[in-house]
Amino acid sequence: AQAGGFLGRALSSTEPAPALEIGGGCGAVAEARVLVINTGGTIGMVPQPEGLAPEANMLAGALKKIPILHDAAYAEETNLYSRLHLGDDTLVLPISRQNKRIIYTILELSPLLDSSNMTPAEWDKIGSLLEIYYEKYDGFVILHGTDTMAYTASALSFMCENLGKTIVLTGSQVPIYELRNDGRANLLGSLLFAGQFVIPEVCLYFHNKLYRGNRVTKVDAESFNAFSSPNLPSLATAEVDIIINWETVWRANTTKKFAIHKMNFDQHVGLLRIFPGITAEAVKGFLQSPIKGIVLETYGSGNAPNNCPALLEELQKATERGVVILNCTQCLRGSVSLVYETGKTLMDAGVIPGGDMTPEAALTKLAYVLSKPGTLAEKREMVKENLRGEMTVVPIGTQITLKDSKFIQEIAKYLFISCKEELAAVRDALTPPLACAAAKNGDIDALKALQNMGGNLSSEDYDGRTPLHVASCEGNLEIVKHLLKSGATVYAKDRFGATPLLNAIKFRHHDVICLLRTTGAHLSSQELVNVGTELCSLAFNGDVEGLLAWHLAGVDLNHPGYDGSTPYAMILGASLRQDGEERHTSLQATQITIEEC
Ligand code: ASN
Repeated sequence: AQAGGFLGRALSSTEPAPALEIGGGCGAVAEARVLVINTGGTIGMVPQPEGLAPEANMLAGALKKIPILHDAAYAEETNLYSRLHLGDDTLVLPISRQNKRIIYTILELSPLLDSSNMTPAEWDKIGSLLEIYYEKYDGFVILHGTDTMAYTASALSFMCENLGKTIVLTGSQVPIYELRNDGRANLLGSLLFAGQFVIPEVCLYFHNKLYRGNRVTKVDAESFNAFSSPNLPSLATAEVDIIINWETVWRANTTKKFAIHKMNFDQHVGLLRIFPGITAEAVKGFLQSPIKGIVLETYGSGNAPNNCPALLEELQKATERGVVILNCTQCLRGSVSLVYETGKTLMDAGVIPGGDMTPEAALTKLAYVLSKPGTLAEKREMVKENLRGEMTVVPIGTQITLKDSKFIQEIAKYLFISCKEELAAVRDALTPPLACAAAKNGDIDALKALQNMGGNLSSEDYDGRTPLHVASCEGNLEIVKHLLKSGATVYAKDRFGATPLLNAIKFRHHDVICLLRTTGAHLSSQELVNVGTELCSLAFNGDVEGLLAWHLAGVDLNHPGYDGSTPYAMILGASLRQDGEERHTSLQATQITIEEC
């Protein structure tokens, strides 16, 4: 099947959706579904007469022969392909240390590209795929050439609005078909992150490190360690253990649903690197219409020559014409600041300081912002905002820190804690139960206090339950809202496989269900398959509230149970039996309420 007309072997968007189930029909193993979008790059290249080039329709078959990337025995024993209606392009990893099975499906872009040939049109294509398959998979891996991976990662980070799932770009320096290569480890690590953790960012995984996608730049053409994130530590490392730096993870802090902003990419943007002797004419030429925005790569902390009035005049004239000019440093590390007179002069010419953004992030941010609706003044403001964690914002005002917390201080005293790392460990251990208790009691002040101490309100307790699970059980809409605005994820699964949405359904909190749905929560395909019998039982008992809860969660109330009967048939059957006037009336009420709904 073709999806969007640009794919080779693509899944149909109506294909039965994937499952992530504790048990998953095969014992006590949780299964996660990951979509791998293969765009090309060295990872899947083979030598051709003209040099290395990507080869289509080859990757899935080759990976099936690599035991660390495909467990054929498991697939057979559990009837994986017939059970989940899968095709040849789906593989399954051996069981992970976290006791998970990651089932991944490879979808190829056609044609596959050396990433030097990537354009904003391909970014839009990838965006379309993420949009189509967002609810069907738990996470996404994008295979991409390394040369422009930082640009694509940055662009996607802006295009993915209100992201709630993990997206990981990866690739390799040596083709995966060669004996010694970095492709296998990079693919494996990416799949493990995308399938096992909710890190709601566009990330880039390379050489054992998971980075924020809009913070990286390619720094080495020869080493396996090809990327650097000069101004932000990595989000996670996968060495002996997988260690996630949860405090660094960027969260959308929103109650809005995931959406892709189709750029119809505004390509009238560019990068202009200042160099000694650059002329006003060169700058003037570069800034001609139709250019709408440029990233000016300046020296050091944002400096450019201020002894050349003609050059400054060209910059000023351009900003007055409405060209947005963003100032970024040519240095690998550091930020533009207003330390030098030469930097301040640029500000006077209307140039906007770009903080510590990489040129890749700044360019794609400009393109994104310019393609959004709004006035020029609004766009200039938007460019200054930290939209996806792409720049470091110096906190305004003083924050309450761990050491200011009486409570933590007391605990520290008793535990003989002396260093800040130990204090942080205590805080991290205590945050989940305290935050869950605060969510249970509807204590918003306690939640805020925990946040102020640096506590992560998305952290899980020993059962994998988050404050959002608890608040969803309690039906406390205000707390649910606060948690969502603080970046809590609606996709968290507890040890029993339950999401906050399932909890809210169980306790029939209709308003919470609606809010979670608005934020992008949805039932997995397996949950949707299993729900028929539950619906029939609710219908049989005339449980209006229960049926309504499932309905609001997106369930079709005509869904059949294991014996093929539907809730409506149950209602009808019970009515015909007339077993009690009361039940009859309440069943009719169910039907009426649901129809109204
Ligand atoms: N030229 C290749 C690409 O970017 C480089 C690589 O992937 N290592 O597609």
